[in-house]
Amino acid sequence: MGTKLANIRGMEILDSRGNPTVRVFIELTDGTTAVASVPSGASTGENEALELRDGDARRYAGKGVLKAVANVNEKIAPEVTGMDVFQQALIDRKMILLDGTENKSNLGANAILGVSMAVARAAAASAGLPLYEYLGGSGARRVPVPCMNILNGGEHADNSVDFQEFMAVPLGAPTFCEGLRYVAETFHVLKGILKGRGLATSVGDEGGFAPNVESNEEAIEIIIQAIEKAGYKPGIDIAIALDSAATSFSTDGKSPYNLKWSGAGTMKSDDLIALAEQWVSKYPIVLWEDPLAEEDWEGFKDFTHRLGDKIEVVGDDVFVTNTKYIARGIEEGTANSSLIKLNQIGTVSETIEAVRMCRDAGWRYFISHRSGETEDTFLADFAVAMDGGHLKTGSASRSERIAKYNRLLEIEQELGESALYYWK
Ligand code: 2PG
Ligand code: MG
Repeated sequence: MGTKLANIRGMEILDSRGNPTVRVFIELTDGTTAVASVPSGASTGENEALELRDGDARRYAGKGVLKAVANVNEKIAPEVTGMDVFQQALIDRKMILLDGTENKSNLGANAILGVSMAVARAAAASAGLPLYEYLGGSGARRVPVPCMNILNGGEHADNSVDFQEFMAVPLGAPTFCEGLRYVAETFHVLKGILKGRGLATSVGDEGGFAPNVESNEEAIEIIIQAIEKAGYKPGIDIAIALDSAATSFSTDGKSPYNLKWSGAGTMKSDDLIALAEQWVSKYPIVLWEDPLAEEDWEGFKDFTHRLGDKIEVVGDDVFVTNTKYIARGIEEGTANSSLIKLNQIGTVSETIEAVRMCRDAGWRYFISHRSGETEDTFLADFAVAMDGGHLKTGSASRSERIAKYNRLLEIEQELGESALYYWK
């Protein structure tokens, strides 16, 4: 007989920026209930699946999601009710076909993903398994290295910094729990350093500090200072990862780039790559996401050619968790890793396909939150299930970020002696 979807209901809630997003409730025929909430990005890639917003200026400046909620209740629910909850891929496929567009613009990726996530969670609960084990099998026991975004810039903050994320990576810690402590302590020490220099200690969208530092390099240097002052060895205990989110300071998604700070002015791809080479030889950088913009495939390829044997080169806006673009990236040598965000593609099973494609190509994959998040901890379980070894889910502040870290602490404790933790 199997356990079937009995009731599906959507509602409009608020995300961590106070913008509307979709929450979905599901009830199964065996009485199991589950809920899931959808995140939302700011520095979005052009080819991401569409987040359906109402466009009604009288509500939330047009950002309401009542249409997406109505699509859950009136269009998706009647089609998938009665389906077997354990057939995740079939349920996802049914929604994709019902939508009928390439970028889910008909029903909205926010509507579809809400149902898809809630289905996975309901299935896990019905099977009596933790979500990470339901999605990843009994071999899912690797807890990801938390790449903690302790200094924010770009579109996530109103400061002078162009690069969006400066992450502390506790790759030398023995466990997730210890790794989290390393970087949380560094975050607190960083606050003291910024304060001492008369710089702002207010935080950006992902909970990292957003100071008006003087130059590109000052941000990195202050972080290295914080790592040392917290009692850790840069590069050994804690390394650095960056997300330039270069699309946000590019010309229409291409070269040239307009860096507003550090007096760098306009730069071509080549100049940016040369700068990156200098930084990588000088600082303990292990990962660099979106060093070039989403349309700059040539620049990306060049970057990977010159630095790909030293660091993980991650494509975010350029691949948008879509196997069509990841396949092209693998073919052309555009990067050696892909960022993985559930709402960029819009279903759990398509996200897993993107992960599989990376794995098969010998690429890494970097599981990620969005800058607009909720208290939902789906991502934590998903990262353990996908076995990618690292994730990014913001800083040591803002509860929507901490909720994921706390869930990972629980998972590590639950796994006990069988838990694994390593960088590569
Ligand atoms: C990114 C993300 C998450 P946003 O660029 O990687 O950190 O930001 O959700 O705004 O796209
Ligand atoms: Mg990014």
